[in-house]
This record gives sequence, C-alpha cells and structure tokens, in this order.
Amino acid sequence: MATTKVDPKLDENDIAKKAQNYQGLTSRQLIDAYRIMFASRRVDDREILLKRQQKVFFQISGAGHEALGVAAAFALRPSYDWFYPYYRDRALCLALGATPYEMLLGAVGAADDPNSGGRQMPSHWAYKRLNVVTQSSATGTQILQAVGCAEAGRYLARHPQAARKAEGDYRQFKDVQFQGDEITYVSLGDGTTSEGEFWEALNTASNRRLPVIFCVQDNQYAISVPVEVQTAGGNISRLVSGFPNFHFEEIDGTDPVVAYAAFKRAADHCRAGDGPAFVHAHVIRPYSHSLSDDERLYRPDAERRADAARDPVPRLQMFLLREGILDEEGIAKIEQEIEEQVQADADRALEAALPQPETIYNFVYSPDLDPSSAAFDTRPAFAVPEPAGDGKRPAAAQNKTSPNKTMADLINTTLRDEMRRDERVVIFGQDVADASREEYVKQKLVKGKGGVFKLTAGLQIEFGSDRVFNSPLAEANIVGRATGMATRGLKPVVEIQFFDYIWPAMMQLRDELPLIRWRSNNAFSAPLVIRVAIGGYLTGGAIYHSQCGESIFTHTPGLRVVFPSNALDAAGLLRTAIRCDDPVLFLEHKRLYRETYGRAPYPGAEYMVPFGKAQIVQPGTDLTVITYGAVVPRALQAAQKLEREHQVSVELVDLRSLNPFDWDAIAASVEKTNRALIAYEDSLSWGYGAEIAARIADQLFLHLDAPVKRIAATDTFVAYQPILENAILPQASDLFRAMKELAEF
Ligand SMILES: Cc1ncc(C[n+]2csc(CCOP(=O)(O)OP(=O)(O)O)c2C)c(N)n1
Ligand SMILES: [Mg+2]
Repeated sequence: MATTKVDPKLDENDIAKKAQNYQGLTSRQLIDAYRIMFASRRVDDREILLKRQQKVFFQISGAGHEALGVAAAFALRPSYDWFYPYYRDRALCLALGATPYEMLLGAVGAADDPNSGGRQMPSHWAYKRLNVVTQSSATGTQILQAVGCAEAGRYLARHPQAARKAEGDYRQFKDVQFQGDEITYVSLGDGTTSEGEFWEALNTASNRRLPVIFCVQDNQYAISVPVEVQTAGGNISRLVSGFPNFHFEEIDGTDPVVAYAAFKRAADHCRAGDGPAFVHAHVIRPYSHSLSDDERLYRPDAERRADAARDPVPRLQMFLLREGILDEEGIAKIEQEIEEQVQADADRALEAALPQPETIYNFVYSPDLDPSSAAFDTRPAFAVPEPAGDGKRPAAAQNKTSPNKTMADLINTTLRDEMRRDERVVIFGQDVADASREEYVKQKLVKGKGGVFKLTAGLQIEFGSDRVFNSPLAEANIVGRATGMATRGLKPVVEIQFFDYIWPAMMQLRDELPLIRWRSNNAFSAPLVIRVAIGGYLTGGAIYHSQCGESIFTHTPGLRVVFPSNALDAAGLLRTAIRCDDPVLFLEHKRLYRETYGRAPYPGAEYMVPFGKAQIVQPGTDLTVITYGAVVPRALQAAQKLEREHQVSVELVDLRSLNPFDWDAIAASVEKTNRALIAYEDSLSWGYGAEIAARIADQLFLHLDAPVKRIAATDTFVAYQPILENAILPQASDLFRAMKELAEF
C-alpha cells in the first residue's frame, strides 16, 4: 500500500504521546491499518459486483477478518518471515505488500495473476517476493506444510552451507534464503480445526519447539456449521491448552490494537526460540461464506445484527475519530482515494491479458531439469569401492569389483552417498532413525534399527539426528512437513513404511505436493522423494502388507513414479530421484529387497538411471511382455520356460519408471513382435496396465496380430493364507499360460 499522509492537524508530539496508548502502534500505523482494512473490504465489494456482472467467476471475502490480518502483518516481517495464509487473509496480504490490482488480476484469472496465472480461484494467495506460499482450497493442508517450512528455516540456520548453490541437480534452480530468527505464520478457520492435520501440526510444532504462529480465525461458522458442532465445548483454546511450549492468546480479532499486541507477544515467544504460539481470534463473517452461500438460510437476523455491531472497519473508523487521530474529513479523503484506486485497478484488471490455452502443460513438471535427459544417464563404475558406514570412509580403493549387493544394500548405500554429497538431504519417517534416544547408540548399548526393513540403517549414526530422525506415526505429518521443507529448498527423502498405510497422506499427495509448482505458475516448487515399501508375494503379508496401487499416483499429474525391479536400477533411479527437480514417489518392492534375483555390485556414487527409459530384460521376436517390479523375475522365468519348451521368443520390457514411461520402447517392441501382454501385480481392473493396453490399441492397432492382453491380480485384496495369496497374485505359471495363449492366437 502507498504510505499514508497523516492528518495535518496532528503534530508529531500528539502522535508520539498517543503511541503508548495503542500497544506500541503509532497513530500513523493506525491510519495505515484503516487504509488497508478499508481497501480490503472495497476489493471484496468490487469483486462481488464483478461476479454479479459475470466478469469474474468466484468470490470469497475476507470481510470481518481485516483487523486481525493487518495486526499480524504489522507484528511480523514481510519477505523475512514466512506466510501460509488462507482465503480470508486478504488484509494480511495487502498489509504485507500485495496490491489490490494483483488481487483483481486473480479474480479475472489473468495471465499475470501472481497467485497462479489464472489457475486457482481468487483469494488463494501466493506472493513469492513476500514469502507468501501457494495454498490450495483444501482446508487445513497448509498447516503441516507451515511446520515443515519452520523446520527448514531452523535446519538451514544450523547448516548454513547447505544453502549453497550447486550445479547439475535441483539445487541449481532453487534459491534458498533463511533468517536465524524467522517465524512461520499459518492461519485457518474455526471449522478447519476439526481436520486431523491441524492436530498433527500442533503436536509436532509443540514437540520440536518450532517458531510457528497458528492463527485460528474463529468466525463461529464453517459455511453453515456452527462452532459447537466442530469443537467439543465450543472453544478451541480450551482444547489446545495442554500442548507444551506454546504461547497462547485468545483475543477479540476485530480490534487491531488488541490483535497487534497479541501477535507481538506471540512473535517474541517464537523469535526467542521458546516454541510456537497460538492466537485464537474471535472475528465476524458479515458476508455469507462465499457468493455461493446465503447465510440467511441458517443465521437469524438478530445474530447477524449482533455480528455487524462488531464490524472491524466501522469500529476502527470510530476509534480514529474518538481518539482524534483523524477527523471526518480525513476519513472521507482516505476512503475516496481508495474507492478511486480500486475502481481504476478493476478496470485495468479487466483489460489484462488472459492466459493462453497452449500454456496449460507449463510447469506440471520442472521446466529446468528433465530427469529423462542424458544428464541422468551414466554408466556404472563397478570398480569404485563402496562407502563404509558408521562415518568411516572406505578403505583404499581396491581395483576390483565389489561383491554382489541386494537392492536393500544399494538403496542404503545410495542414500549414504547422496547425504554426503548434498547437505540439503534429510531423512525422516517412522522407525528410520537408528535410535531416537541417541545416547543408547552413543554409549554402544544398542546397535540401532534404521527402518523396519533396515534400509536407512547407520544413517543417523553417520549424519546425526538433525538429518535422520523419526516422525510421529502419522503419514500426513510426514508428507506435509516434507512438502514445506522442500518448498524452502531442502531435499527430504522420506519413508512411508508400507504402501498400505500411505492413505492418511493422500490429501497431501493428491491435492498438494504434485500441485505446488503448477498451481503457483512456477513461483514455488517442492521437489522431494517419498520412498514407499510396496507389494506382496510375501507369504503371509495379507491385506495390509501386500498392496500395490501405483496407478492411483500415476493418475496424478505432477508426481514422478518409479518402480525398480533390481538392485542396480534401484540405485540408479534413486540417485536420479534425489537429484531431480520434481517430487518423486519411489516404490520399493519388499519382496525384491533381499532377493537373489537382480543383485549387483556397487555401481559408484555417480550412477544414475534416467526416468522414462525401459530396460529390455531379454530381446525376443514373437511377443512383447511389458511389466515392472516383482513381476519382472516371474515373467522372465515364464519366458525362459516358453522358449525352452515351445521355442517362443519373448521380448521382456521392464518399464522401471511408470511416470514418465517409455512409450518409444513399447512401440518399437510391439511393432516388431505384433503381440503385447501387459503384466502387473496390482488388481486387474483400472490398473496401470489398462492405460498401456489402451494406448497400444489406439496407436499401434495396425501392427497388432492379436488382441492386447493383460495379466494381473484378481480384483480382490491379497489374502493371508498362502493358498489364497498364490491364487490372487499373478504367478509365473499364470504368466506362462497367458504368454503361450497369446503366441498361439
Ligand atoms: C478438506 C475440505 N473439506 C471441505 C471443503 C469445503 N469448504 C470450504 S471452506 C469450508 C468451511 C471452512 O470453515 P472455517 O474453517 O471455519 O473457515 P471460514 O470459511 O469460516 O473462515 C468448507 C467446508 C474444503 N475446501 N476442504
Ligand atoms: Mg469459520
């Protein structure tokens, strides 16, 4: 906002005298507050008008919340602290430095809308220059990300050299900045406190004493649902009061002076490193929830009138008059200036260039670093000695190949290599640390765990508890925090212990992580790696330790999905995943972790496999089998038997990565063999193979001598008793039969 001219009738002495009375806010700041609050309300009103004229397409207002937003912005530092606001924070954003024009660009969905370039609804704030991070419409998803953002700030303060730029990987494109005493602000409505992620966030912020200000803007309603339905006893402050390390405030959020004082105290607590703060502010919602809602359907007139009497905009106006800070003329002058400005801004925004349809694919993935490019295609260096664990460097280079290693070994070694190479890499998840009570390991009382499958064994011991640590048992907590950290430039490589338990993180995985870049029009990004133990064939794994379901994630634009079938590919793909500039879901088949099939020597610390490049496991001429993961060794066994017994030559294609996938390899093979079978471990219907089969039918129809076939699990979950498990999951014998039938068609 433009700076304010203080009423000439006031001399500086008066202003200074009065400053004390306003909790440290000067008269000048109070006038500024009024300007911003009035502008905020006027932008809402203007958008409402434009919506009625069908010139904009959605409106949600910040009305009634203005005093709180201005107070928070005045107590905090724009472009220094970090902000995860929600849609009612228009006044906060204006007070931080966003302009009405920028907001109106968002309303019309203009190409230059700084929030999203016309991709998001208005009031979904993102201002990179102000450290206002892109947010979604999903209520509450911002809260865990804010916690991760605060953790990143603290990590970078302790590891400042991690912020250094480096060439050749994601760091080249990620500027990192941090302040030692920065604060992360996150806000939400009263209804949103019912989301589980809210509680997960408070828990972690409390436990780790993070400098986060949680601001609950309690307007008593979540659309039509009143607060007593959301919150046991009707008051969120009472429920959260037991969290340790917090500073708590419960305030009248329609009073900017009261709110400013509360945010100041909250900020002092956070900047001192004492822990998080919780500001519970009672505000009003004088307009309905949004323009799609009519609150008269569920709020009686008397209640609405009582609310209106507390409206922060007229209230501050009265206050300024009463205190003699401005007279009527001064108020009128400010209001007229703003009216004219907003009108002019709206006219200009309506003329602004609109986004072009051909831009829709921009920023689904990084425009800077292509993980399927030649830069990620390196040769293994088998003669390089393997790095020793426990902090020890390898012995002198031996000039011979190291012995064969399992997939589990090489994943562990790759993590170790990359942590040595890049201090931004942090690892967390359930049980991934050697021991959270690190003194047990230091005193050599215990050896340490390092993952239920021991994939992260020894990493905490070598790199310390700052870089490798356990999370609470909460999957959204893992992915949400990691997303916040990655937004700030760290490279979290987190673990989901079993694919079967990835679902609590689904909101973060579907609506947040893959969308950070696209929805912010490339203003923000969150490249990170989520390692997930997946799959069955375990003999007793049963329903909840055997699931696949990769197609749910390949159906989510913005997320890379890889699924190696052997140790060497796992090492190469994991290194690519870590150096990549996109979020990657790295699926590790549990049955393959220690299998004899596909072991390999250590390939060196620079070995990478590009995404989207299939491996021809064996060449053939009669039919093509397209598969990945644990079906690869089973298909190989079946193909070898078919060759032996029936002289059928099978070309076996291991996709290795599922998004992107190697269409060229599939097409080249099917054009040669004219027959295609897609084999996968997940249940048959709507699975990953369905898409591949459809594409082959669509694009290679003229090359086909037989129908495109699929073989997969039954459309059930995986049962415990091995007789049932064998019947459910595709076996080598099933693959053999399907290949034979296809060859004979
Ligand atoms: C996860 C999720 N569920 C439902 C919705 C639909 N929705 C949008 S806003 C809202 C009410 C939010 O109420 P509250 O948190 O009190 O914020 P307020 O709008 O009152 O400021 C609902 C249910 C949503 N956006 N996200
Ligand atoms: Mg509410």
